[in-house]
Amino acid sequence: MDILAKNFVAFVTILVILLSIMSSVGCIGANWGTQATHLLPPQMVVKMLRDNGIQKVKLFDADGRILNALSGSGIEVMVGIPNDMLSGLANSVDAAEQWVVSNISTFISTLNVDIRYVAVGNEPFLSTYNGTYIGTTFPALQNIQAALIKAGLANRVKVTIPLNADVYQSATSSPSTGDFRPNIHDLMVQICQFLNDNGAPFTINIYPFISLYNDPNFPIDYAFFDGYSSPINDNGRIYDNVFDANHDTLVWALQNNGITNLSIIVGEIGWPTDGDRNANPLNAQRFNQGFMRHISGGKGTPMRPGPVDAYLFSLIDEDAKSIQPGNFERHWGLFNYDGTPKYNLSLNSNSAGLIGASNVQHLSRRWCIMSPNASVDDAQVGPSVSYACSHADCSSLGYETSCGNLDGKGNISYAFNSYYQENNQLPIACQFPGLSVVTTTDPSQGDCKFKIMIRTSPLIGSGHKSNTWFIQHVNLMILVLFILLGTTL
Ligand SMILES: *[C@@H]1O[C@H](CO)[C@@H](O)[C@H](O)[C@H]1NC(C)=O
Ligand SMILES: *[C@@H]1O[C@H](CO)[C@@H](O)[C@H](O)[C@H]1NC(C)=O
Ligand SMILES: *[C@@H]1O[C@H](CO)[C@@H](O)[C@H](O)[C@H]1NC(C)=O
Ligand SMILES: *[C@@H]1O[C@H](CO)[C@@H](O)[C@H](O)[C@H]1NC(C)=O
Ligand SMILES: *[C@@H]1O[C@H](CO)[C@@H](O)[C@H](O)[C@H]1NC(C)=O
Ligand SMILES: CC(=O)N[C@H]1CO[C@H](CO)[C@@H](O)[C@@H]1O
Repeated sequence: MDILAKNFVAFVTILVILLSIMSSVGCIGANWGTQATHLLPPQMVVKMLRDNGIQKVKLFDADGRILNALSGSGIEVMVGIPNDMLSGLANSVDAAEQWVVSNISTFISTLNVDIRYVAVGNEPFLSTYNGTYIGTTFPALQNIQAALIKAGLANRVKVTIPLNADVYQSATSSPSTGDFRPNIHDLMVQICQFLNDNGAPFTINIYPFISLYNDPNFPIDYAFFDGYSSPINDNGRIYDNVFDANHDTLVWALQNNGITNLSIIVGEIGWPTDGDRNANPLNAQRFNQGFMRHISGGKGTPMRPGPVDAYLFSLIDEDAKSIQPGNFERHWGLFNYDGTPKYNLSLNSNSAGLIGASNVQHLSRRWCIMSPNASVDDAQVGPSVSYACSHADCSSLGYETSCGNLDGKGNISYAFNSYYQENNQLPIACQFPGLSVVTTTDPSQGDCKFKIMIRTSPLIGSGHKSNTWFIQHVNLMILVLFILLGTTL
């Protein structure tokens, strides 16, 4: 190659690198969680990400099959460390080094996965954890950072801690009085200084939906991005949406503690579609499209003008998440469990709507419902429904949710079907004592969809999934016992 050609190649390479850096900053990311009984194959999810122009993903652990599927995709990755690993990593430099070698180095060097961040813990200082991870999170962060330096990756991979917005607060309704929560104040300042010293970002999860859920008097328009009749005037800075106000409360909390230039990533932002009166596709579309519009053009927030680096929560529904925070927890996805889009959302200027997964295989068109000859007053109904709901997913039943208008029989059928589908339509999973029957007529009514589960191959199952498989089979044995008891009583 002559010198001119070499220079040209170098020029093109630099241009491509520059363009990819520029494009990814303004690009939206998504959270990819895996707490579901039936996961789409990782390769299919990666294709969905690419088809929808999502160039960044945030993971909650370091699942080898997901990282393999991201190999060579060009998608930027934030890998996660679950909270239950924090104490091990806090107490052993060696464990942190091993974690980095097996979960970061290998995937970058041999598999060409574009890992950019390590998320140390997930909302570890959440008030509801009662301080469980307060002692271990910062030491684990320091050990992972040291391990990244040792592996020669510290310039390329940055550490961060995704935190819930409950780590800061404001004494007034104005952001400028923002400060960290008193019981973790000094720890937060130390962590922020450490992140700053290492060129690492602060990651914050902001949930206007939860503000509305927790406070029935919360002004609904303030949760969205379409204007609000009583905006907050904070010394001339105008806030007409709670996202900006919340984000800037963090900026002020940092600034009021002498940290003026820490970069901020919005780790989770989104709106659920079911499980609460305010959780529906219309509101989710309004919020997410409003957010995309709000951050497009790089206007930023009053205190941080410029591009907002954000990850939508979340990509796909997760039917095995804990519903302790509320029934909405299983319905945050832009996509349903089977990769179908829930609503029209344009993620960038040239897209009309979301593009679903292709070639998804469902199980047969079969549902488990309450048998027509059974009575809602049957003594077995109560225990059967609570059994089905505690092992499957009834989070769409309830006041003003998608299946909130079913009658008694409909409720019972919904519960039975959920259990039947989660158990892959095994005949034994539709044998509630004298109460249930399999039908080929779709029992769905309006917005209330009776699911048909997707086919998953045990071969693509992870440790997590084979674990689910095991639990399901134990559940089935318990169900058999339950039926035997039911019939002998
Ligand atoms: C790598 O991450 C996975 C998934 O979080 C975890 O199970 C495994 O223990 C980690 N490896 C090491 C050596 O820590
Ligand atoms: C936190 O404390 C509350 C009240 O004491 C208790 O109900 C809850 O189970 C605790 N949560 C955890 C994660 O320890
Ligand atoms: C603040 O950070 C930005 C990028 O994160 C950088 O361009 C700028 O120089 C920094 N300013 C100061 C005063 O450190
Ligand atoms: C999106 O909009 C198109 C027409 O604008 C409509 O046909 C389609 O059903 C919509 N999709 C969803 C998921 O709402
Ligand atoms: C259906 O179930 C829901 C949730 O358990 C309950 O709130 C509702 O009252 C039930 N409806 C009927 C008609 O039984
Ligand atoms: C009470 C009763 O007759 N129950 C029957 C209803 O129908 C199912 C099958 O559809 C039978 O298994 C039950 O015994």
